[in-house]
Amino acid sequence: MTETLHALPASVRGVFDTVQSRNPHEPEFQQAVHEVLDSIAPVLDSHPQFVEAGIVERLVEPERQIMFRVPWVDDAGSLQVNRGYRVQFSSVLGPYKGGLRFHPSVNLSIIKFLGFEQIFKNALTGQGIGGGKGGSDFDPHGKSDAEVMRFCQSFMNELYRHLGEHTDVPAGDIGVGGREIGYLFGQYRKITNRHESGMFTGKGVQWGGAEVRTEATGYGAVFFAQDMLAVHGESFDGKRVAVSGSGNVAIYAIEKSYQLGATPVTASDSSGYVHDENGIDLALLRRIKEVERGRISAYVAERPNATFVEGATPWEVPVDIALPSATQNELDEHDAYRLIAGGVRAVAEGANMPSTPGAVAMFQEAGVLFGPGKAANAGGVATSALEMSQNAARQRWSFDDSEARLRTIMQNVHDSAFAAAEKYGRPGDYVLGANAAGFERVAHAMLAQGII
Ligand code: NDP
Ligand code: 2IT
Repeated sequence: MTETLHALPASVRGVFDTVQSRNPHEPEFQQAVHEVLDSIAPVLDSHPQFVEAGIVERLVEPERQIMFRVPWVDDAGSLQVNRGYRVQFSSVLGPYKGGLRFHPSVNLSIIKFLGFEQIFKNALTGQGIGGGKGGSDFDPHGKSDAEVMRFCQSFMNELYRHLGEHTDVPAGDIGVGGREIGYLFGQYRKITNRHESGMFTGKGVQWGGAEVRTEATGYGAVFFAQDMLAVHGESFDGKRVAVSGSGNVAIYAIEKSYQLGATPVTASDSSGYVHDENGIDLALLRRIKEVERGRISAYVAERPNATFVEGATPWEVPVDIALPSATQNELDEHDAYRLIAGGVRAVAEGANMPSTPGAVAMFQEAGVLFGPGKAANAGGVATSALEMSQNAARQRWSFDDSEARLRTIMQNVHDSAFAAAEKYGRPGDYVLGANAAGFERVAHAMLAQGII
């Protein structure tokens, strides 16, 4: 991201200066904090008690940051060393909650931006979950199952002491899916001699996992877009959708788009994107990505009318709805320009912070309905909280019941963000609305619990 961040309102500039000087080499963290501070300036103006109690000064500093060595031996017998992270940002609303990301780009800045955003996202779900995030610079691509298992076991050999159903409850994120969660959970059980279902979410449905958790983030992002469109009497029916990514979030965003009568025409990975004007063949995409763990270029070998565009993102394809579902800063001002020129009506972020600040501003100025990740992808963590409830009560809810609960939660997330935007004089600004609504809940809880 090469854009410069605009000047903040005077009331929050001092905090941001401190964040910049204290975290000088953390551009993603600074970007995430900048956006929240910009949004909550009017909340602080109307709540002097938040300012007096130093709520913001405390929130930008994680409660605890853990970094650790992860040694493991690859299939060739060579020693490998990765770095592990868990940033426990805020436990004021509940145990730290947020995913683990395994990707070579992972560093402290990325884990902190994700953990910081998680505080407000989790607050917005209305459930009792705090904010945290973790991961490693380990790259699961091209590794054997045995290598992934040995890595996960070594990672958990340190992380286990920081977790627990009332302390910190991880889940998946980029590079951490069902396979990794199985190995991580297994090692935790071995070390602690506890089958503690509530210490991890996204587990297999046969051993404590919740129905719909796998689908929840992608489905939820579509529900959020559906709710934004509904305010204007519009729907998914007959619309063309661009999706980026081809992982967990993207696959279920595509599935739900179809169920609502739309046609998703793109999917991508870090090598490029495929454009299939007849609609993405979801079964084929799932086979390539979930079974073969292959590259997206393999798609066009079996769908000759589709095209693979190497080294590009899907945003050059004119569509009605865009669902960025890959990674941070994957959609910049140039991409926003092309989407707007192509007539895009709604953008809902399945990924965390996929749009750059300049792209967000362009969408909002052009009157495009824009749902920020903090709200639009909250269905994943909200369903994780449902998994925690089921584990605590030793219950299992059906798929249909769970999806109905997710649907209601996403409507509530939408309505909270919508109402907060109106309350603070920026109707339709879901960025301000999501940040303000999430922040208000966290700030009131911090005020009640004292200076800690
Ligand atoms: P997956 O690992 O299942 O899929 C990630 C997808 O994004 C892959 O197609 C991957 O391609 C692509 N991608 C990853 N990094 C990059 C990159 N640097 N450049 C281009 N493409 C990239 O992860 P998820 O689907 O779970 O996560 C996707 C996004 O959604 C992330 O931002 C995550 O934080 C967010 N999210 C996930 C939730 C969940 O429940 N899983 C909940 C809320 C948000 P490749 O294989 O080539 O790397
Ligand atoms: O970014 C996210 O919200 C997630 N990766 C899911 C977190 C969770 O604990 O379910």
